[in-house]
Amino acid sequence: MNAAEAVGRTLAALDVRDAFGVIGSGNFVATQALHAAGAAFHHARHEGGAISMADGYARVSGRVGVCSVHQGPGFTNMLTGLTEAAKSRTPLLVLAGEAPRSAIRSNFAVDQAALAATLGAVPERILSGATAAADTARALRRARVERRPVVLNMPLDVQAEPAPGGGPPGLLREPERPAPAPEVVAEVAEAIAAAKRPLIVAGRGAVLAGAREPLERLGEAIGAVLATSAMGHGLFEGSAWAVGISGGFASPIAAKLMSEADLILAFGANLTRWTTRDGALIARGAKVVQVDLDEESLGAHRPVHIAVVGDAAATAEALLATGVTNTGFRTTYGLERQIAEGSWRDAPFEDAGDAGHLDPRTLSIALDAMLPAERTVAVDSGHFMGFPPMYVRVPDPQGFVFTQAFQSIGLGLASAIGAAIARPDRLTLACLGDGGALMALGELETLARLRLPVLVVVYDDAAYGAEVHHFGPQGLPLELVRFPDTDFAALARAAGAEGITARSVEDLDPIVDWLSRPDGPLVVDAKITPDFCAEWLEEAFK
Ligand SMILES: Cc1ncc(C[n+]2csc(CCOP(=O)(O)OP(=O)(O)O)c2C)c(N)n1
Ligand SMILES: [Mg+2]
Repeated sequence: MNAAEAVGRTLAALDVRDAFGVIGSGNFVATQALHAAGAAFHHARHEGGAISMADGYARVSGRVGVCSVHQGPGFTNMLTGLTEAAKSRTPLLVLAGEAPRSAIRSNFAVDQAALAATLGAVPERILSGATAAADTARALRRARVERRPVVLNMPLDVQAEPAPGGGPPGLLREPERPAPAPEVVAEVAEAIAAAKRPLIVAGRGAVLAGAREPLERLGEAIGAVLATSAMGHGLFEGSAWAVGISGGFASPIAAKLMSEADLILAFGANLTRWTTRDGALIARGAKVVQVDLDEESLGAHRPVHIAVVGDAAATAEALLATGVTNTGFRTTYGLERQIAEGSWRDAPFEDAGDAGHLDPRTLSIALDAMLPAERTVAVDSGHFMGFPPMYVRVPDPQGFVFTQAFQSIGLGLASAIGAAIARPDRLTLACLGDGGALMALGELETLARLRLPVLVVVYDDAAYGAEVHHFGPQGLPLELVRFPDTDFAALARAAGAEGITARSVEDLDPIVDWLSRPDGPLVVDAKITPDFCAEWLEEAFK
């Protein structure tokens, strides 16, 4: 056995079941060994796709996503998706071929460790044949425990070194998550007792901590309204006191209650400008408590009055254990009903569609009504990206894949593919803009080749709508960001998928038939009106 084979075998022994990638000579042997030892390998068409597939897979499964790439250009092709994963703290392991360290004149030579580090990933390396298995186990462990992408560079000369056999290194064990300090808990309990209108905002940290149940109990005990950041979307799905997403995508009732709150309790949520509408949703004089595992996140985006280092679930439990209670928001007459009737889907609007175009809100509401409740919704970036989270329900946060940490367009399709592979029990909906879809077009072939039951909906305004709505109001010319019509249905058919074009709600009917036999992807080219601008975008660009 050589070191490359040891890498693959070690990962399989450590329970890696799926890997994504693009194969070249520099990662062939390690990837083949991983596959031969029992892991499925899903071949992408571009490393930028492969890394986002692994990212989507990790987000919905909670497992470490694995991505395998060739050295040099294979490595550099995936850097945007790697940065998204690093900023999102997705646990990922990248297996990367690497030119031998002595081959400084190799065409493939580039400082991969420095590139990984500068983008926020952790650089690791197989150091010798003798240590390859241990190096691999260490890299996987760091990805899981530190919740970061780790790049395991595999120099070609080291890959060829003989590696001793023997059993796999010991299995990984997750460390205990830290509980908050008792004196800080007491301080938060005091703030809760003094509050009149407490509101809980839960983010991705709360999702990862599995904090729904203790946070709901805490909300009940202290009379709090429950909201999430966009990254925590779906956490309180079905709860009577949940108002959905806070921030730009907030429904009118959610925005109203957040700006009336006199105590904001953020659990694993960063309170970014997006979550607070640039601070506008936090009332002057409101007290802000932020709970996070990561000291770096505390107070990073806005000042907070009490910063708590701790796990979201453990902190909620600790607060409950103090016995603090409050009636808070929950005795407000009629509020429960206002919340029940206050979702975006219930808010009336004037349909902006015409004979040739759908209103993106009408499209999203129709999709929500058609699809089974057990679904995964993956969303690319662009002007259209608010409509799915606002109008299409998800069963839980694992049902929502929102690759917005780097705000790159073009990651949505691949992250949907990874999510579909991780959760075959759920119908996957990929919501893309026409610009993002064209950026990732090669992966349409992957989607069709793998026969995945994914509904791809292109919110097609034949434009970079985000730029149109940003610069149009300033009176600037827009011909650079408008495009001729693209026939995505024909592109889908050419790639081996089914495709339809929709200009009205009736045109969506074939989706119902497809849902009864989803033996491969369906691409819906939804021609949406290019003129309607989402309120959140209007506000963000003011
Ligand atoms: C990789 C990358 N390139 C450029 C941008 C700038 N950008 C943000 S939104 C957008 C337009 C996206 O167009 P489309 O996918 O059609 O969505 P729409 O805005 O029209 O809804 C662009 C180019 C970006 N965010 N990421
Ligand atoms: Mg567009």
